[in-house]
Amino acid sequence: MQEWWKKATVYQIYPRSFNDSNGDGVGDLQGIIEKLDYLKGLGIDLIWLSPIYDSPNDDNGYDIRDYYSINPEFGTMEDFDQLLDEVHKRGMKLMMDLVVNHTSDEHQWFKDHEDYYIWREKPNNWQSIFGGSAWEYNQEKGKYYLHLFSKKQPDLNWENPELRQRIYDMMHWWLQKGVDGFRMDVINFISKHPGLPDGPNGDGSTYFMNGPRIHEFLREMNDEVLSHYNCVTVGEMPGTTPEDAQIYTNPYNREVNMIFTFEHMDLDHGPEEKWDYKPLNLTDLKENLEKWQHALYDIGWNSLYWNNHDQPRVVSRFGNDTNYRYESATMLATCLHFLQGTPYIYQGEEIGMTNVKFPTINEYKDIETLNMFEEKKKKGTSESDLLDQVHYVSRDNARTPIQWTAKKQASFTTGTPWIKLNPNFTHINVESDLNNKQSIYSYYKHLISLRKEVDLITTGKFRLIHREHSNLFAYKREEEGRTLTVYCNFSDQTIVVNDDPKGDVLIQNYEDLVSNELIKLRPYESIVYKH
Ligand code: TEU
Ligand code: CA
Repeated sequence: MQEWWKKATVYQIYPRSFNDSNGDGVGDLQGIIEKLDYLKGLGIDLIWLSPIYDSPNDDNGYDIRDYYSINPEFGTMEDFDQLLDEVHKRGMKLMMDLVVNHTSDEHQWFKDHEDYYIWREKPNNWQSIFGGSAWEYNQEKGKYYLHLFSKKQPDLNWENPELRQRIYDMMHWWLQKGVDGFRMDVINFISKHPGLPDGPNGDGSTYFMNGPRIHEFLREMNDEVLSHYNCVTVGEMPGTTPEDAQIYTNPYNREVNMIFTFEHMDLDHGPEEKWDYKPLNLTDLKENLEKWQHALYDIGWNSLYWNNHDQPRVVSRFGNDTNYRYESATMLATCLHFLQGTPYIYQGEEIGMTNVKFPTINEYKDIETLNMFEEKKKKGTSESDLLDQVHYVSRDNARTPIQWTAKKQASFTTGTPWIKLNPNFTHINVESDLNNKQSIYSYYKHLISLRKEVDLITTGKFRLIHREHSNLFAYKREEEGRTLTVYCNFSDQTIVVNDDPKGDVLIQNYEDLVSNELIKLRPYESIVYKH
C-alpha cells in the first residue's frame, strides 16, 4: 500500500535525551542503535528523529549550521548510515526533521547570501516566539534581519527561487540516502505576507502563518522532490484550523500527508500565552478532537499526539501522575490511539514519564523557558510564581533523559547528563516496566498491535457519544455494521452510564469488569468494546 503511514505507529526520538553511548552526558546515534530492538519490541513502524545536524545548539539543533553533516556530539555520518541501515534491517523506517523556515546564523548561507534571508531597514513590531523583538540589527550591513525564533535562527526568504532550489537539493540528498520522510518544522511559517505589516500588540502571526504562497511552495516541493519517493511527510503547523488542514492534507493537492495541529494543546492555557495555564475542560477537548476527526474523514489525514519535545508530559497534564499514574497514562493512550489518524509516541511516554519540578531556574536549559523567566522577572513577576509556571509548562519537562533503569543516572549515561534526570527514575523506568506483567509499556505494546489487527481503528468513522458528560470521553468508530466503542474516564470519580455494553472487550486498563449490565468506570478507567 502506498499509504503505508496510515497504519503506522510513530515514535519520536529527541536524541540529546535518549541514550548516551560514550559517557559525555549527551545522547547520541550509537545510543539509539543500542535501543532499536527495544523500539521494535514495542511495535514501532516509523521513527521520527529530532535534528541531528551540525548546530551551535542555541535551540538544541533546531538551529542548523550545516544540513549535510552530523553534529559531532551525536556522532559521524558513518554512525548515521549505520543507524539508517539498522532501522531498515528491523523493518522500521526513519523520518528526519526538516528545519527550513530558518537556519542558524552560523550557517554559511547567512554569511554569503544576504538574499536568502529577510532584511529590512526598519523593523516592524513583531515579537519573537521566544521573547523580545523578532528583528536583530546587523552592524556590518546596517540593517535588521527577521528571526521568528531566537536571534540565532534567522528566517529564510522563501520568495527567492534559488534558495528554494538549494533546499530541494538538500532534501533529495537525504532521500537518496534512503531516509523515509520528513517532519517539517513550522513549515506553515515559510510564506510571509510581502509587506510584513505590523500586527496587533506585536503579534505578526496572521502575516506569517499559512501565508499567501504557502500552498504554492508546498506543491512545488512535492513536485520537485517528494513525489519522486515513497516517503511520508508531516507538517508541523501551529495556528492551523481543520479547514486549513483539509487543504494541506488532501492528497489531490499534493502538499503533505498530515499535519500537527496545536488546537488541542492550546486548551489548557489562556488566550494570550502558553505560560498562563489553567485546568483542562474536558468538553473543550472532546469538541476539538471531534471537529478534527470529522473535518479530515475521507478528505485528508490526522496525526494524533499528546506529547512531543515542546510539550509538558501528558500524564502530568491531562492525567494524574501521583495516585493514578498507570490508570491515567493508559486511559490517555487508549483515548488517542483509537481515533482516526497516525499516532505519535514521544520517548518516555510509553512508560508514563512525568513532568519534573527542578527547585531553581538554574537547572533549566531551554532557551524559551530561560528567556521567558528573565523577561517576566524584569516586569516584576515573583520567582516563585514563575517557577510554578515553569513546572507546568516548560519544554524541559519533556527533555529530561529517558529513565532506562533504577541504577545510577538511570543508565542514560555513565557521565553527567546535560540536563538533570527526573529523580523519580528510581521507580519509573523502562526496566521495571519490562519486568512487570502490568505496565504502561505493555499496554502501549498491546495498543500498537491492535492497530495492526483491527482495520476499523484505521478506517472507522468517528462518532462522539455522551457529549454533555464533563468527565467521560466516549466515542464510536463505525463501518459497515461493525463498531468499536471507546469509554475513557478522565477523572478520579466513578462514572456510571446507562449503556448496554455490546460485544467483547477489546482492551481495558483494569483487570476485570465491574459490571456486565451497564458501564461503570473506576478512576481513569478505559474500556473498548468491539462488535
Ligand atoms: O516548534 C514550533 C513552535 O512554534 C512551538 O511548538 C514552540 O516550540 C513552542 O511551543 C513555543 O511556545 C518547532 C520545534 O518543535 C521547536 O522545538 C523549535 O524550538 C521551533 O520550532 C523552532 O525551530
Ligand atoms: Ca554521547
